Amino acid sequence: MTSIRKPTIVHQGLRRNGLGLTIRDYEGGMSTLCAGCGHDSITAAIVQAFFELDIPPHRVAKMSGIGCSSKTPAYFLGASHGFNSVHGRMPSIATGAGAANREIYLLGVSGDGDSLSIGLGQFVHAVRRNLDMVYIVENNGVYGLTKGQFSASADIGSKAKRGDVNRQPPIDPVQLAMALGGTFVARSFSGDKEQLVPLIKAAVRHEGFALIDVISPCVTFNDHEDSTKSYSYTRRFSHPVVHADFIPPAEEIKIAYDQGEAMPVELHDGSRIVLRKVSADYNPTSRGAAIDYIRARQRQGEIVTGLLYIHSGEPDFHGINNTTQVPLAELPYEGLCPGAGALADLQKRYR
Ligand SMILES: Cc1ncc(C[n+]2csc(CCOP(=O)(O)OP(=O)(O)O)c2C)c(N)n1
Ligand code: SF4
Ligand SMILES: [Mg+2]
Repeated sequence: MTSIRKPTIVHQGLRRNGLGLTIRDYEGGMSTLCAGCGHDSITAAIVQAFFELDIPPHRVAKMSGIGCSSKTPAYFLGASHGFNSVHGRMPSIATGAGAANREIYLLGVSGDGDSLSIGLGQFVHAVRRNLDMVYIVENNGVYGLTKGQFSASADIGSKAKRGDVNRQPPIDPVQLAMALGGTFVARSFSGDKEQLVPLIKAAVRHEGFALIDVISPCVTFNDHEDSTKSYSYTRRFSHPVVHADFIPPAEEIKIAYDQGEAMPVELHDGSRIVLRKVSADYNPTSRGAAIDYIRARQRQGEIVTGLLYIHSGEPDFHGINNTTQVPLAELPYEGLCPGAGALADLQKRYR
């Protein structure tokens, strides 16, 4: 993977977070993506969210597959762990990493091709298992890296740069995750950092699988007039229904809200998300109502954004599978290792 080192000039006046780190400590290598690519804006939002959450970079594992989107972990959190997996197989690798160490923050970055085409089987099982991770789909409707073929998220009637028209219905990761029992489902736009940063922060603090589908235009292959994943289309038809404010533990809720208009949702670590409903008739805590609303708006060509559904308190992957509290690498070997004989006995059961 190509990565260019950035000059590390830290301005004296640069704000420091609770760990004494500056935003520079959360950056990565220089991006090699096309200038204007939506994925770079998502990178900037990730950098800001992790900086503001005071998360030590070495406690994060960045997981990705293959694609322009999957290259982006090279451009943020340069001091974190990372694994660039085979195309569409990131969820398996993330599952293994999560099972081995529940103290690590798992951050998956994928593309619409990586997650919804070749990797669909992996994606759905990660949702179904409520794997404790943040999963960002950088959704541009095309395979950017391989030069602009339609992906499974391309809308019917969407035109490729060379004029081909897509005739197949799209797979919407948001509706899919809702149908599979997803516990945190959000959609945003790479051009809306104000919405995206609090969503990433809330997703990091959510216990379980947190999906953020981010419309992220590909300026080289899918940002033209007949694309429904272009900057201009998304700006025109995105319809925010819920505004999320993230409030860390022990911080006072200063946002004024009237009962029914906004609701604070407490997360397991004591942090809260205050959801302000922009559309009065939207209910982000009712799975059925949220799906109906998203579909109704979709029929009118609108893209509903915000934290679309949340349910905290469901057991996550660790709760369901009773994984070890202590990271595997830190378990004492002496006394706990059952030895080669136990392994041989186990293998016998499968012969
Ligand atoms: C097994 C396998 N099949 C096909 C490819 C070719 N390939 C590389 S990236 C990609 C699609 C990437 O699209 P997406 O995930 O949407 O990422 P984007 O580049 O649009 O960000 C494909 C088909 C591959 N690398 N490996
Ligand atoms: S080809 Fe598209 S997705 Fe890839 S870097 Fe360029 S603009 Fe971004
Ligand atoms: Mg893509």
